[in-house]
Amino acid sequence: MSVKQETRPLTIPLVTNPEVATTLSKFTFQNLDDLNDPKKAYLLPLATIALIDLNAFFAQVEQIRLNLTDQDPVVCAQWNSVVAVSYASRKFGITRMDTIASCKSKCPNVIIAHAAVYKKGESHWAYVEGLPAINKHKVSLDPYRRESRKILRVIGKSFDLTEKASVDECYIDLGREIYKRLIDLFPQLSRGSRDNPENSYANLPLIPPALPLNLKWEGEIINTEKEKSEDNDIVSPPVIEDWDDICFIIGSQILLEVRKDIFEELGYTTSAGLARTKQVAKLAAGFKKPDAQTIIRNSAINSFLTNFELTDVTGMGGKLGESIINKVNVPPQINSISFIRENFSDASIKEKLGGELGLKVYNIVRGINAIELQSTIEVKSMTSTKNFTSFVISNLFDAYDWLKVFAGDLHNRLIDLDNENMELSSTELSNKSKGIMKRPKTLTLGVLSKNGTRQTRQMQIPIHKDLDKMKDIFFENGCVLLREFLEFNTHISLLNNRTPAKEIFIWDPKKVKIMELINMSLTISKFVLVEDRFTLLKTTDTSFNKEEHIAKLFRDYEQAPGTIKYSSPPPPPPPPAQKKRSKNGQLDIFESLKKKSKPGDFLEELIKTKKCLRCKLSVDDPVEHNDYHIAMDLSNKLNNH
Ligand code: DCP
Ligand code: CA
Repeated sequence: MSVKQETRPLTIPLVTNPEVATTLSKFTFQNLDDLNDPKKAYLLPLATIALIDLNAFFAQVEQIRLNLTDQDPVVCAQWNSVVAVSYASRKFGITRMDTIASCKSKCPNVIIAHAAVYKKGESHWAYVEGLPAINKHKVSLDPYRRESRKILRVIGKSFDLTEKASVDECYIDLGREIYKRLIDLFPQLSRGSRDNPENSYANLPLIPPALPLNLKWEGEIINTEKEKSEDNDIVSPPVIEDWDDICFIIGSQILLEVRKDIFEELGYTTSAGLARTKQVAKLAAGFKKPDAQTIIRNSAINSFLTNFELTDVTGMGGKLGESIINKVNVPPQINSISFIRENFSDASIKEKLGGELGLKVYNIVRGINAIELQSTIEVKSMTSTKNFTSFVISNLFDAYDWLKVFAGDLHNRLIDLDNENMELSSTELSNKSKGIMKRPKTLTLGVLSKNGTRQTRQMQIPIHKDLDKMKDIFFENGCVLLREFLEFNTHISLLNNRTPAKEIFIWDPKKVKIMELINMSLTISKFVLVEDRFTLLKTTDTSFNKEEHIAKLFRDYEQAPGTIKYSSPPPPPPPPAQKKRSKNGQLDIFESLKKKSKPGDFLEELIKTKKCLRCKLSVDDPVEHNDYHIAMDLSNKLNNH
């Protein structure tokens, strides 16, 4: 069902089955109550789960950005490859396997839209004229994430439970919305209508033979085998037997409404699936594309699943699915899903595959494997990475430039994460997490050298609410990790006229030769929750200890007498002779710190007022808070010398 309304499709008649009129509904009032509970609804036979998938997503983002129409043959490129092909370009036979050259040979008028890029040495992305150079740029996925966020916002307006499944896919539990409309349309289902309000397990009344006129099937309604085979191949309309079918009619209307909202507000077309489970909804969303929706009633699940093999089901791809198919001996040319359903009982499939997997497969082949929607996905780590041809990075300055790009990329992704958390926290379900932000406390540099060895170096980093500060921390500490790596894991001294590493690092970084690298990456991990006021709330990893972190900063400083432990990122530092040194030759950081922050006055004020003027917040322990500032200043100072 198109969201564009260019042509009105034929209305699918609402056909109820008179044969069931003498029997009871399969569903109970308790089932109905559970539909109204987001924690239980997905488990029900009345469950209605949708998956919305953006059509040719990156290509649509570029089409809209460039003010083109969906009739223009746009493709989204990354370097020489095509990563998304608009449906207009697909008509020319262009696929994701094409190169830019082969796209042009298939369709001379093809519009190649290259993804936005970060330029070496810059921490913001931009679209460039023509094609960017792989050695000077790194692709940014930020524009797609940004559009994805807008789309999710439109979807999130109408529902209490959604799960972002990928950059362009979102599951929705339609339960509560369907419940509301069911009760409006059918007052006989309301709580007050129960003979005995205590009797939750009473069956629902039958569906009425004549349905309200405002109910209407929307989309492609998959037929049951019976509906397909009746009357010499003339497919009969979908039969409505019980309340689950009514839920799917209402669900099909809601799904079209939200897809229309996305189109009208943002211009994107989507494909969607609606079924009892996430796995079947996902298969349904891909069944008819673009700009369509496919509805799988419970009675049509088996018929629909014959279009797929077990390995097409989410979670059953790859080796696991293959090994199951081998273990249960699916004959060649036979549909694996139907074969397992028809030849294995609950007990026999469990015996073959083991209890847990056996039960899962038993349910999957019947399309009833209920999987809960997850409104929040725990972020474990984020990596920004770049492959180089070996000649691209030849000196320290080049490497710093890429670290700047990585810091910018990670910074943008943290902005996204904050936005997601803020938006989630405004939904009814997750009010508890209001105002929560996540910050990483570990930074890891990964380096792949020309000889094929991959090495990593890691450090703990301070946490700030302010993401601009986090960006600086990523960059500056990324530079620290790189220098440590070069000093301790490479022959940097030999490469630079046998000069000791510590001296090399105070040269102009452009003059510092480094080993050839073919990949560099910066990863942030060990995310902790921070309150909106820089208070650590809870950490998933209890190893972080603020006092120890502070103590380590002092130790690091003191253990490097007479040397500059951390040299500066570019621009090059002034010659050491110009800096004030203490008696033992150390840079007199304590001296300059004292002058700048007057710790004594600051502490006195803190003790007196219990308010920190620098953080603009109340503090419980002024001494500890003062230590924290000294450590932070020291850390900044060490990194900036
Ligand atoms: N993507 C990518 N590289 C891949 C696969 C996907 O960069 N190997 C990006 C580009 C896609 C987006 O992810 O636009 C979503 O991927 P999909 O598999 O959903 O494909 P499309 O949305 O492009 O097409 P469809 O309409 O078939 O869903
Ligand atoms: Ca898609």
